[in-house]
Amino acid sequence: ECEAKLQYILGQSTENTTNKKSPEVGIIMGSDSDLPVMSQACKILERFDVPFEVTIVSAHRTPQRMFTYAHDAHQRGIKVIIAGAGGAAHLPGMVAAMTPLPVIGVPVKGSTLDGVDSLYSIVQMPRGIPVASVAINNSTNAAILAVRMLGISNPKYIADMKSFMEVQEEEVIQKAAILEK
Ligand code: RP5
Repeated sequence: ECEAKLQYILGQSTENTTNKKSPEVGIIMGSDSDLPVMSQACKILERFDVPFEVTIVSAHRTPQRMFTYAHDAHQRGIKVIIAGAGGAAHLPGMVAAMTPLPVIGVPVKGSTLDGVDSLYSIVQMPRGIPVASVAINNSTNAAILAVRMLGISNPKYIADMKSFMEVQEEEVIQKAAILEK
């Protein structure tokens, strides 16, 4: 569904599959080439039934669009921003500089430097402007963290997160039991 949304945004589809509810999470990425990584975050938010929006915002190619997005996001009801970028990954930090919302950065692995360049670009923020970073390419964790943040004011997300963790735990225990046989 994430890809369908992007197809719509990019004008390659006429079917608007964008969430009807007001989005609570904004997923942005520097390029459509980040989509295979960032679509994992979409899947998690869909699983938890969190309304979200997804789009492309490039710090370098569309600086004005980045400014508008970051500046307006909280006024539109967004509560958490997940920003994925690779290489000189300035998007999460620049967005954090222009929004009071929590920003979770996803370092996207490019074709060189194994994503360490993206990771360093995202985590080395100056004092006063924090960006939370997950592991390289781990947009799954970015979305899980976003759900936990939203859970502070929504007991449903807390309950669903507890169930999610219990399922994970049970899966590991079952695999261990098979190995131990
Ligand atoms: C970054 O540059 C994007 O986030 C992407 O990870 C990287 C490469 O972008 P493309 O050249 O593939 O569009 O801004």
